[in-house]
Amino acid sequence: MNFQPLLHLRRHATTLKLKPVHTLRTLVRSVASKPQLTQITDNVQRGNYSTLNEKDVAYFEQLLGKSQVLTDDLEGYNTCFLKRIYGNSKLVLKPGSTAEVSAILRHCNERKLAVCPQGGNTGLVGGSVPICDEIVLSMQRLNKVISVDEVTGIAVVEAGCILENFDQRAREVGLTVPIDLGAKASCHIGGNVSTNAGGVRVVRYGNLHGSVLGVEAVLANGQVLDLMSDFKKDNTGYHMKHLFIGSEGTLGVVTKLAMLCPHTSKAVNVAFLGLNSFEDVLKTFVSAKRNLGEILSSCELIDERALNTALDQFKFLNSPISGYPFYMLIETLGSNSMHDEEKMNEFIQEGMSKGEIQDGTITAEPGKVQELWKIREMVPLGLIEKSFCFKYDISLPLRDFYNIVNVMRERCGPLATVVCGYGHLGDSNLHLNISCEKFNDKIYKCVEPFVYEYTAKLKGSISAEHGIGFLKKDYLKYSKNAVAISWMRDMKNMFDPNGILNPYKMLN
Ligand code: FAD
Ligand code: 2HG
Ligand code: ZN
Repeated sequence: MNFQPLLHLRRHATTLKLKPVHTLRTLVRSVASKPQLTQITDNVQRGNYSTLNEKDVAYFEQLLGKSQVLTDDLEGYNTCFLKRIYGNSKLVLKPGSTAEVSAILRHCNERKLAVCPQGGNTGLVGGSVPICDEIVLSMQRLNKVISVDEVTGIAVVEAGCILENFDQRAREVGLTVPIDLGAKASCHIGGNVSTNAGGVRVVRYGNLHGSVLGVEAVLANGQVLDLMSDFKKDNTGYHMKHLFIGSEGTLGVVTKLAMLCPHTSKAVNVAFLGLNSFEDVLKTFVSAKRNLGEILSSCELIDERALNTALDQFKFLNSPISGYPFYMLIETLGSNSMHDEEKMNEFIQEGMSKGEIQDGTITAEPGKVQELWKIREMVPLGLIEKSFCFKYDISLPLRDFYNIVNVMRERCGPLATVVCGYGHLGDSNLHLNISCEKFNDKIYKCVEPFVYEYTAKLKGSISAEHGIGFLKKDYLKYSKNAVAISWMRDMKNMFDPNGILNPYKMLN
């Protein structure tokens, strides 16, 4: 055992340049060959929608101005982040206000034109791209932070604001946005709400159903549903805002929201630990909860293959330790650095003396904290940098959390190049990633529906955070029974009787 504190990291550290996700996407995309449309490869029957005509385009041009109505170079809007779904939209609309979103949807509903709402297009389940020729409703221009109140901690923001920009604005008055994820440089807060995104701090702040105080959404018929609230407590009638948190653009288009933002923590500590077994991981998690208590803010797991793939692909990353089957990234956020460091040291010393933690690094230096987080953030990108990757975001009981990775390694054998597991251990949320050179039917049939059946047998969830989108719509039944799905369908029909909002997604 040779646990080395701060200095250890300092010796290995280099300055990292933070690359926004889209830079990396462009890199990957440039090596890909011309894809086939998903409507054809997946044999999707086009819904009974009208076809866009010149009069529609003229209407939108008059409404938004010509520059906000795109008909050329739509490849980026038609291609999902994983380059697995390729749509055939002929029109992208970029409204700049709620009133414009309302007018667009009213027209589309009257004409029966299908629409795909799109935020930062970082979604991992094919929900944000058209499947056939749906009109893409890009939220990019609705990007203002309207207000941030230091006293109440409430921020009001337009849906198309990029998460990182929103967080920067909140930090100017000493607040922070309670959600953080690797795609923060590209994803929109409205996309986060629409997917009920999780990220790395759910352990501390809970999910968005708690932090989002109010929502403004435009319904399929153009009606503006104002569910904005400036209070944490509001028990007046049905809590309808929750319908728009996680409904993936199928019930309405989120245009604005109010978010409860915690005050920025004065003390941040991050530990990056090496462990010998998954049993030790679980013991360390229990110990973190017991010893770090109220300051624990994140508890992430990375297995050796996931880490090594990221290190191989991105030479600018430096891992402070190597050679362990498991790594944990544990963060504390608090208000007293001495107190927090003491707690962190005690927690690590206890783990080391029991032989549960083998090695590691802790740091409170902001630059080093960011470097350690960067390693975690690059893991999902390492797996798609030069490969195709099947990505799963499942909830599993903690005792069974990692078994599926071993099961899949065995099952896939040489069909897969990497089978690995990482993710939000603190929330029982595993990211099982299976990569191979190219998508092929043999490995696809080997992993699906097996992964979902396995998850359902353990009473887990087939989507802990990414949602259902297009890729998982056939598997919803593994996590929702027939009665629940039938009520979901009824709700969809009530909100969107013509089915114009994000068709081919979530519900079949
Ligand atoms: P998009 O991808 O554009 O859209 C996602 C869905 O929401 C689509 O169905 C779309 O139609 C709908 N939508 C978007 N905006 C609106 C709106 N205003 N109104 C109505 N519907 C809308 N996810 C996690 O949960 N946790 C993570 O830790 C995480 N890490 C990631 C790391 C990387 C590197 C990447 C690439 C993705 C990650 N994701 C993660 C997935 C993704 O970033 C999230 O799902 C994110 O919330 C999507 O936001 P977006 O703005 O890109 O939405
Ligand atoms: C993460 O936690 C994301 O990094 C992405 O949810 C997971 O790509 C994945 O499988
Ligand atoms: Zn995740």
